[in-house]
Amino acid sequence: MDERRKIDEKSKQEQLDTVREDAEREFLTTNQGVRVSHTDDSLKAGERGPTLLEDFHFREKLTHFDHERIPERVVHARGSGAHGYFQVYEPMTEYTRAAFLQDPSKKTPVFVRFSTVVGFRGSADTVRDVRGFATKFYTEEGNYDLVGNNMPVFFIVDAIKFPDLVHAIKPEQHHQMPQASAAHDTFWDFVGNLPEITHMIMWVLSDRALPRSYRMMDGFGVNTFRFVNAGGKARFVKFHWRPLLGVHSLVWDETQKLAGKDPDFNRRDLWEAIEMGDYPEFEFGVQMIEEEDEHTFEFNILDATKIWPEEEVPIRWIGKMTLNRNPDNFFAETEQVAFCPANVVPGIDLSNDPLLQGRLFSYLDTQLIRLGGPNFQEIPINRPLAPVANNQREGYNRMTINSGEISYFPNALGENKPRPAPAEEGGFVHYQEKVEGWKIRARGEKFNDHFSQAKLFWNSMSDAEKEHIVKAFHFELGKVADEGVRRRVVDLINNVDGDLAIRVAAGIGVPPPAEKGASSGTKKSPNLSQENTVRDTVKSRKVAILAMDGYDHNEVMQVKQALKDAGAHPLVVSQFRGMITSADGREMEVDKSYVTTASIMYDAVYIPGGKHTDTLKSQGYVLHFVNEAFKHCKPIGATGEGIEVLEASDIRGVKYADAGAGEDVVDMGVVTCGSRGDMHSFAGNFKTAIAQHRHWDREKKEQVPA
Ligand code: HDE
Repeated sequence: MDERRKIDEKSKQEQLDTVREDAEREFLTTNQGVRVSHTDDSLKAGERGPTLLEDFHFREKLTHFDHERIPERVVHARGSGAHGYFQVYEPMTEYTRAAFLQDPSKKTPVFVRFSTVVGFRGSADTVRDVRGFATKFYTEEGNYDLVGNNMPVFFIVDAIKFPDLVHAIKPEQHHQMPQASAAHDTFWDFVGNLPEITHMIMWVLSDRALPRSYRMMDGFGVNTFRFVNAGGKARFVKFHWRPLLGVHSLVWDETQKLAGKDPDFNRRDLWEAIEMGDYPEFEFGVQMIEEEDEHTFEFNILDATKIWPEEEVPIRWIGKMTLNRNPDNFFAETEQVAFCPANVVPGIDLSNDPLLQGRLFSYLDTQLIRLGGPNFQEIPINRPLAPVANNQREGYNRMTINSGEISYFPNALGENKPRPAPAEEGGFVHYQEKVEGWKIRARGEKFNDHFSQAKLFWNSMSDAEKEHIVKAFHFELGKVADEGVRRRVVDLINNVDGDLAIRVAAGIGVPPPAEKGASSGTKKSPNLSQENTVRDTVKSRKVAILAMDGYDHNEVMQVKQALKDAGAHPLVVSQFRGMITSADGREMEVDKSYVTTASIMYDAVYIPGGKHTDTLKSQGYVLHFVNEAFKHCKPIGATGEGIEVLEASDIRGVKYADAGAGEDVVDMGVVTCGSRGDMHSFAGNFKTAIAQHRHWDREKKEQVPA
């Protein structure tokens, strides 16, 4: 008899329901369930006397509090989680026997945790960093964890260097600075001495490290895995996630300001999107290489510092994940969830990728201390939906009450149960691979090609993206005190592209390389550039409407409606909360007051016409809002007298994409409509500008302050 139950979208929630606690209980109790009659004063010997040891309620409350913290993750300490489900598009039977990849009608529950890597648990979300993208699939064959990042490569090829990497990038040993940043001497010292890191450095200094939203970034399994079908045939695979909203980033200046004004920016975005029904969706993709083709590529396919370029190994999009529920309790779920790349199910297997091999050990090891012993799989968020039966017993916080006297195998007293399952009955059989060799500390020759793919990446960037990378080098290395460290990094990237090295050197106070390196060549992989991502939707984008008393109600309503119809979220920003009154006496509620918000929290800004423009023009806050949105290359819309506010700001002189006069367009991202213009086409143009995300040409207009 198969003891496994059928799993659907709700199965994990039903399991969690059994431990969810009703928030609306009437009476306060101790942990023993005894009702408490008074919780404001401790039990004392007289009004002015000392507290008594017998006050069990006081002692219990304080003791629990004293033990509320657990160690944070050594990396990826700061994260945000969400529940959802996964569905495959078509049976993948030919490639894998994994049950959750067979039936398109099956919805497998998932829990995802997005994270930053370097910062402590309370650090800001918008720092320059890699983002973690870890997914736990609760499949009927057991938990499958895909523990990925939002960049497809990694810093090092062998796990043995991981402690060095993390020590170099985390705050420095002596003074514990800087927080959540690679911009310091020890990290760049490490970089300058480790050529294999070059490709990853290009990614980390690109816009990929500044995601606009966890809902707008890619995910990659990074390491090489295997698909194995029921016949035992295996193929090498790499896994991908791509967001349906496209891959979009913030700009550097904005990220730094956000780190102060809203350090929870990405966490809040994910939470609010799910609460509002803007469920994040990611397609699941797989690249496959036949076992016999392992050695036919220029790169070693087990090298995690290399991608498999899509041009050589196409991605097949095989399913979709939807995140549709926020956790009920951050600690219980997001903090206690434990992922591990070794959690695989039949049909998905491992490879000899030396980075992966080390990871297989490290995650369980770190979780033993972080979650206090070997029973953390019993924590509700970690519990599989597949039944667990083995002879493991005891340890801290054992929850399961295993009945009977047997805890060993083989046994006759218990009829040899639980017994190992052969492959036909769902047993995991490791893929049989012939391995032989000398016991040596070494790596294959192709691992030593450190620059070809760094060149490919650089060369695939648009001009704006290249400029962002150069500026990122200026910031990161600009913060490095030691000149030798700065020089070594310039020498390193001279191997990627001579011009890149010269541009970087010019900003960090070191001479250009003695001999200019070769150009990165002409080879491109277009999908590496975010220029080629989805740009046809305004779904879930936030638009600030700047308005005061005297605004034009009709204009606001038309634009608001058009944005809402397209799935965007218009929000009214004014000097104070409460209601404002339009020129014709109608009222509108203000969503955010000036002191609580800023342009950096929106994707676009709209200034309607009306008598309020005289006030808006006189408000420094408003002019700064417009300047800053412009500086960050965001779409700006203005109608009627609202255009006067643009004229009053520092963007005056820019020609706008006016709904009436299509000819004179200079900046497609600034869209206007004069008082006799067509509001309908304005709304359309404005939406198109928002869907573009950013208008990078503007970066050339250096003189706009903000
Ligand atoms: Fe991790 N990594 N990692 N990592 N990693 C951890 O495990 C490690 C690597 C990734 O939201 C730790 O439970 C080693 C690559 C994510 O809970 C730890 C190496 C990729 C998360 C660990 C790597 C990742 C972690 C810390 C080099 C992308 C957060 C806490 C061989 C494919 C998961 C924990 C979550 C967390 C070790 C490299 C992704 C210490 C040794 C490559 C998303 O075990």
